[in-house]
Amino acid sequence: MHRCLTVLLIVAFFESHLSVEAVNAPPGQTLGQPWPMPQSYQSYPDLLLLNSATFNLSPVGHSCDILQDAIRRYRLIIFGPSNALKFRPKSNVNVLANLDVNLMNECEKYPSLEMKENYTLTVTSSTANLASPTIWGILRGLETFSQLVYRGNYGEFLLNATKIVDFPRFSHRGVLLDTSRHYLSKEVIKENIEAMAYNKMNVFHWHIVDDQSFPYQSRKYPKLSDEGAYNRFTHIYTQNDVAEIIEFARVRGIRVIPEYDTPGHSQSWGKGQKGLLTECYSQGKPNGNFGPINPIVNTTYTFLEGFFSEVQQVFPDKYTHMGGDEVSFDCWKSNPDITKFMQQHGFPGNYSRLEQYYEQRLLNIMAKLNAGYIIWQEVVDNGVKVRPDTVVHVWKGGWQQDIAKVTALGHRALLSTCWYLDYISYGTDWTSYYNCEPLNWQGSAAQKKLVMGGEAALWGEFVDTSNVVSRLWPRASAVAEKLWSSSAMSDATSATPRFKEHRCRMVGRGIRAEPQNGPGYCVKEFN
Ligand code: CP6
Repeated sequence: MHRCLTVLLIVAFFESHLSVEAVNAPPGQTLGQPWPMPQSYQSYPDLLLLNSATFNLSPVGHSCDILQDAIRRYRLIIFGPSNALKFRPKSNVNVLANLDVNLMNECEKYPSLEMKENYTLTVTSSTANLASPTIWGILRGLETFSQLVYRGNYGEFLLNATKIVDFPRFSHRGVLLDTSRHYLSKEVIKENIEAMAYNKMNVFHWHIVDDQSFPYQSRKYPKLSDEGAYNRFTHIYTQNDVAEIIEFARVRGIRVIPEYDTPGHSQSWGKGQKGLLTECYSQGKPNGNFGPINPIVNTTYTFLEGFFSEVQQVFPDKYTHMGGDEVSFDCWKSNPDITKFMQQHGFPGNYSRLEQYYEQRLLNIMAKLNAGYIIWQEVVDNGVKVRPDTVVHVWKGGWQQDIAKVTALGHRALLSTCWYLDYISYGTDWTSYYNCEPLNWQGSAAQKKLVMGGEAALWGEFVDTSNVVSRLWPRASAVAEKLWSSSAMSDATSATPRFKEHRCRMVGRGIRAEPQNGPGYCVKEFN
């Protein structure tokens, strides 16, 4: 990384000697520097010009629908719609005719936890080559290439000779959005997925339902959204909507992992699925309130198996997030049938054991469906024994101890604690996300290898379609660089000029990313 700083200085030194005049950038912003920082990045003073009318992204290896679509998109991202300026500088600068895109193997259809995303990108004073063994690496490399291109003072498209060898540090780099507390439009969900691609993030964790509403329209159980959505016609995701979102993410190399949080956080399920929730009692009688899912009746598990077999068919990713957080035992404690069941099963009064009974039956169903599963940390915190292949998502304070404990048990882990973006404050807060180092805790190398990555979480209590984009971006970009780049990228001050450029780049691409760094401007802003 010291290398890239020296490179910066070299570029600054040579810029004035080049045959195009120095480009005016807003103060404190880099020009044509990538975010997140590649693992190895060298930029040279040789400057190249792209002619937007003739420049080509040329497949020279394998191709497929994903690549064709990416080439179409990235032409548009780099040059904008046809009315973009195409001025040439007066002097003769080398013109780069095309980028060779060398996909070395056939495409996989869907991104997965196991996908490889490495690529190399070499731009010399006359040629440019992008190579990767996978379509996913090609997508990441096209994004990087598009970020190297910047506008000169005459509106011309410029880039520097560059050599990049790149791969992600962590394989799971996610964003959690919550569509239960407030509905999010399909369009704004896509916009966020697009912004994720600009940041090389690769998992959309869709916290699709919760206590407040059930917007997922099930094929088998349509009453869940008929009764449980805020509005059964307007505030739902139909099967077509879900498929459209998954496809939009797929061609960008982004996985969609839905979360169906149970047995708590499930009030909205009870409206359309009578008998699913536990009846709460007062003075020996049902009091009209409901608690977590009722774990003691077989109808619960019949329903869950039917429901999750649908989920497995609808969402192509192997993994589903099964929730399991914040289960209150109060209602279970009030219910005499549950008390009796616990006595009969030999664990009277032990509500963690009852939770374990539920989770084990649920995860056995998922295993039978050949699904992978992620759960929130409380399940393990409560002493619930779960299958060793369960992924545990850490979100509570004191995460260093928690993640050490979870990985010592042999579980793979995800981190969100330090990336709770629903918390807001006056001033710059991306630097605190940037300063969170996910492997900075006491544990063995084997334990650290179990950390798959993490997620920026934007819970929906105070977020809807009107503000979700600006609250998420560019703050989630800080998380993106932590999860993609080398651990040596740990200095927010030196990252700031590049962060500002990246934020302006997102604005230029139509993402309403908020100004995180105080006063300043972007070359291209919203009307
Ligand atoms: N909803 C669900 C939430 C939260 C969680 N689960 C949450 C808890 C604390 C904070 C923010 C969000 N709103 N289902 C915890 C994983 Cl500070």
